[in-house]
Amino acid sequence: MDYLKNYINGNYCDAASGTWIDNYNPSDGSVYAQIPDSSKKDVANAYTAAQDAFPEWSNTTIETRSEILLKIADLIHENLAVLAQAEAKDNGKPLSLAKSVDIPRASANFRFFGNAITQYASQAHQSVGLNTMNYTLRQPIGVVGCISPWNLPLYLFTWKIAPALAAGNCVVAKPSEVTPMTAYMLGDICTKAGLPPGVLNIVHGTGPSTGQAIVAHPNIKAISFTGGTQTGAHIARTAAPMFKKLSLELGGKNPNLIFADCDYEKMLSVTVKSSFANQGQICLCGSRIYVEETIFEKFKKDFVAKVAALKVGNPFDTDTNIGALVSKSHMEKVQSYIEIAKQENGTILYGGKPVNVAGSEKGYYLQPTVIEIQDNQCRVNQEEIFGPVVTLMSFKTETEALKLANDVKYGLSATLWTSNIDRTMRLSNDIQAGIVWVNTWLNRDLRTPFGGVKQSGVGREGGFEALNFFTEAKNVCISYQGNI
Ligand code: TXE
Repeated sequence: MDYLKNYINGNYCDAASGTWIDNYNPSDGSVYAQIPDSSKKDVANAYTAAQDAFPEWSNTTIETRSEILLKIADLIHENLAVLAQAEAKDNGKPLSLAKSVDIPRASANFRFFGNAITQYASQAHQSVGLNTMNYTLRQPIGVVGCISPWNLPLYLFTWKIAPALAAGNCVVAKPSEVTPMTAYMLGDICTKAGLPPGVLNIVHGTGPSTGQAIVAHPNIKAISFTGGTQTGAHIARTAAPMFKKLSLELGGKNPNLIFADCDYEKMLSVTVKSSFANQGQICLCGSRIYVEETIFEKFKKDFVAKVAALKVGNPFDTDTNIGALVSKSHMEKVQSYIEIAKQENGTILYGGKPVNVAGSEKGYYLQPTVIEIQDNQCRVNQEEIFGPVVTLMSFKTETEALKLANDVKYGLSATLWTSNIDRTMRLSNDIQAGIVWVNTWLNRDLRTPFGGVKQSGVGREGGFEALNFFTEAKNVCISYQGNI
């Protein structure tokens, strides 16, 4: 049994409470590790370490900061195999996915922000006639909090930590208690890379205890959070009286609009991925599929055939396409939606049942599930299921497609499949989402803004948007006489 520890002031330590939380391997349902059940006291210790480290870290040269972040990136890359194994075991995702996406991206996050900070310039504005010169400093905020979810554990944890550190902040970070393993391993990597003690502190524990303590801490001045919409609302309520800066990336229920004029074969194979990658547990998955009526029957047949060919299996089998769902409670939540679909007169075109994987009988495996619906307002089409479940519906016109796409409380991303450039311009303008993909999906350039509208969240991360979030802008205005 592994006993994980908090990483505070460069040291691994137990939680003050001395109590532990079970950590499950979702591929077989076993408890294989214990994580510290941290409380307010541990968060306070982490804060003190971060606060003490701040004066020196915030005054480190950009070159030194960049070098350390690039070294962390290198070490993540060097440890790819062992980190990917840990991620697959902790989360249930196929090892192939952890190797090809999650861990490379965690390394890329440090590499990107290690480089980006060297290009992040102050601005200057000369007010001719008023004889003033303004310059705007982007100063680190101080100690910031980063709280991440279980679906892309190291990928999203580092997506927040890397820009926070690059901008000169010190960090108190909490990974999901459901998938703590690679965050735990990151501490050691940071020490080896020469990150000074206290600059990054990793505190493990539950949301209501550890997470809440980070958000409620009066001197942790900004919170970057990714997770559920209800949790995001709770965090906003806690943080509001303290006027904390918030970046909230909250769920999605993303439309995938398919027009008859698209590149059909490309659309079909990408749509299978956008529906079921990572067991459908990506906030960007296209979980609502709308297809133009003229190709709807053909699409249904072809899509179901491709979905039926996906192999649900142990994350460590090389031919597995769909691994285990992250936890028992999440599996039950997803299954409850399949029952709701039946009550709502949805037609299950494929899937809907648990899968018994030989040798892993107690794992949380579910068939990829395709549900044809009649009513856009039905719950399976409106609520975030966050599992291998998609809905299908047909539309007649572009206007109708747009209405169906926007008729939901979320607005994270949308995907369009069409070869018509005018339609592309119209729809990408009018769709209510932070990200629109046209004839592709999950293509991410780290320079571009990332975030949602409506109940998908507040704020943008990615590129200089993230560095803007993790800094305060201070304008200095100097009056001068005559010409300069
Ligand atoms: O998320 P939570 P859960 C959605 C998805 C999923 C649902 C619930 O629909 O089914 O949310 O998942 C910490 N103060 N997404 O319960 O609870 C928590 O410990 C501070 C979408 O796992 O939001 C974890 O570290 N922190 C999504 C993180 O918040 C708190 C990714 C996320 O947990 C807290 C995951 C509190 N009061 C789930 N309560 C996406 N957008 O990608 C919990 N936490």
